[in-house]
Amino acid sequence: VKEIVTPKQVARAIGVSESSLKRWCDEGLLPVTRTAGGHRRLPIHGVLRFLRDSGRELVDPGVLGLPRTSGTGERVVSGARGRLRDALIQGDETIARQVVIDLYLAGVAVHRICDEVIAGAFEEIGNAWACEEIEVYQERRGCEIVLRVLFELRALATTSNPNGPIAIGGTTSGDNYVLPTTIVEVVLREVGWNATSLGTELPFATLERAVERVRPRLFWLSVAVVDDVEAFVVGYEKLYTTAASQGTAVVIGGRALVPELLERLRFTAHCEKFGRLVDLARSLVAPEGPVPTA
Ligand code: B12
Repeated sequence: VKEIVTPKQVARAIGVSESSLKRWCDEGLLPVTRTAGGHRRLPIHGVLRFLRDSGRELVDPGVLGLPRTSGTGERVVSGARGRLRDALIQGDETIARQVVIDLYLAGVAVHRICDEVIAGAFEEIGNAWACEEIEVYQERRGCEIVLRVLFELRALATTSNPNGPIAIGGTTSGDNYVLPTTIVEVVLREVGWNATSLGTELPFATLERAVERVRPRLFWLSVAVVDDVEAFVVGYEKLYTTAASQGTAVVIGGRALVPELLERLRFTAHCEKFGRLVDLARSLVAPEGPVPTA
């Protein structure tokens, strides 16, 4: 996907005249920058936001480096999950990309795409694997594809917001599930946070160092696997104490957080869905809100 595009490319992609497009830029409907020579240039995330808000469809998305059916293909969440599941099982990255980016262009919030379509598709993939209907390599390849699509979504749907509240997080030792922590980063960035996933399999001690040094407003721990419950409870408690002492909110989520484990942990919030995290993230910055920039 191109990051910066010209008015001519956008006009062709939307199917309007270049002069109309330039007028929309000048009216402030589309964010625009200027080259040293004074020519208009458009950041792709601004173009996509305009498409989402105005309900316009892309007639020639290929000009912008977007999948060919974007804007005209799958436009509803129901149905998308099955299409994504099948594409991932077949290793078809093009279709997987189309499904996700089409939903985004249709105005579906990123957290909904992640909860309902991506997590939903993997739920079904996990069941197919458990029933020996698919091979491990198909599941693993599906993860690789979704990771690439998530990075693309991050570039399309979010802008870096250095003034946004800071969030960091990841998974701890033994937990190599990379999708949830990557999704948390994208979802928080979509709502204006300066969020960074630190990655997977990080010992509690190093997560604690990160919390002390970065002093984030929010720290997230994604918990898909807990190998040693006692060691987890001890390591987590130390991390939580450090975070709480400096005013960092600690949000936890993930399939391994069963009720017996949860009752032994302290946390600011436990979220079962990315959508809940978004609600929480919004409430954390209200009422004063993020500092507006000029
Ligand atoms: C991909 C995958 C793997 C991959 C992960 C690769 C990678 N690099 O990420 C690999 C190959 C490592 C793997 C290994 C194993 N897996 Co596996 N795996 C999966 C699979 C298919 C998808 C997981 C995933 O990423 N889902 C996408 C995320 C986004 O969704 P989610 O995890 O459901 O998260 C939801 C919530 O928990 C929440 N959430 C999660 N984290 C967070 C964090 C925050 C902050 C918030 C707010 C929310 C949140 O958001 C999501 C809701 O929308 C699941 C099936 C499934 N149902 O999910 C099986 C599954 C989890 N695996 C399973 C098993 C059995 C295993 C193995 C034991 C297999 C084996 N015999 O080796 C190993 C164990 C690995 C280990 N480390 O211990 C079982 C677990 C069964 C059980 N009862 O616990 C499952 C359920 C498959 C099945 N149906 O049987 N697996």
